[in-house]
Amino acid sequence: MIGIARANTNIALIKYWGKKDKNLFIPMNSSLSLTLDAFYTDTKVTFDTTLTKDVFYLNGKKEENTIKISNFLNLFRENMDTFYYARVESYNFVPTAAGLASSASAFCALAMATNIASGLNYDLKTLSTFARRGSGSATRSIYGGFVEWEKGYDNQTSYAKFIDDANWDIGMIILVINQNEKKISSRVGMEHTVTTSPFYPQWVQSATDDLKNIKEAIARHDFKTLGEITEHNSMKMHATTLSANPPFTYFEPDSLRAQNIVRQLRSKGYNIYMTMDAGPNVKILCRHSDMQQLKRELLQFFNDNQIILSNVGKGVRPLTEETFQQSIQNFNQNIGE
Ligand code: FM0
Repeated sequence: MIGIARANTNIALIKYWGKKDKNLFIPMNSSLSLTLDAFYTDTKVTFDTTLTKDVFYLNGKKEENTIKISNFLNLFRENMDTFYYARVESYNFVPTAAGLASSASAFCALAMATNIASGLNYDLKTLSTFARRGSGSATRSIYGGFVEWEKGYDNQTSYAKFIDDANWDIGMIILVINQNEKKISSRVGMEHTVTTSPFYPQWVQSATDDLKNIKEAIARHDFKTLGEITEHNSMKMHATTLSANPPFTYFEPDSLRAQNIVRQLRSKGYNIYMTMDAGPNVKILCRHSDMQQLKRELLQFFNDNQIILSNVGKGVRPLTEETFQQSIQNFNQNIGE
């Protein structure tokens, strides 16, 4: 009746951008991501016969609104013999200053913790279809390294596939541009784009080609092609927002400044490529062995707390009660936030 799990976040190199089915979270195109070890969520789920409703504690604080969590738990409860309410305790180890979305690690950790607590014991592939229904990007946090989310066409066929452990000198640097709340969430932004951008059908075609090519680049450990496709794919996604009606963008003046700095460093000889999501921050795909030197270069333009280095992360995994308690202690000593 108790399950505890840790899931890392992931950054898409080929973006998920657009839903075919909003209720089931079936995407318009398949995507591919890199799991990061720097950010994760720890979640404990306890099914408890004494509860009269679901309760949710986020970072130690009780949340009044549990609708999203309850709906998500229902996906598992539909398959259980008896209905139990649950206590959900989650800690997000995503520095608030990073302004990064935590829905990928959050729903993936919740999926595994609920899977254990319910005794349903689904395999990872099936579990990814559950994570998907909390947030699309959560599908991919099931595995570490490079992960594909195969778009599929219904609940069972839209799932995560492990591609490669990314254990060939890969790293990522997150440049924190600002920590403003997203003005337009990815959910709203992608829907608006699908329905109004005349370029949207081109995006789907182009992302499909990019996915095929990036998988070939990964298979031959071709970092340059991996990076070039990553950067081009991200720019194409952002081009769909500029062509939506009314148009919008996630780029802020400081994002453009950061992009120029990346280009400058590249012209100095660094093998680096950038990608952006539904917010102003810029993520740099780089060689792991270059990260420290890159940090020194970036410190000429950014503050220390704006530069977060990340290694490749692992897939979702169970945690012991002891590790969970240690983790809460770390959190309370302000390592978490
Ligand atoms: O991660 O509506 O998963 O592939 O980050 O919850 O399914 O938050 F901004 C680009 C992620 C979108 C690309 O969307 O949406 C990617 C994005 P939900 P998500």
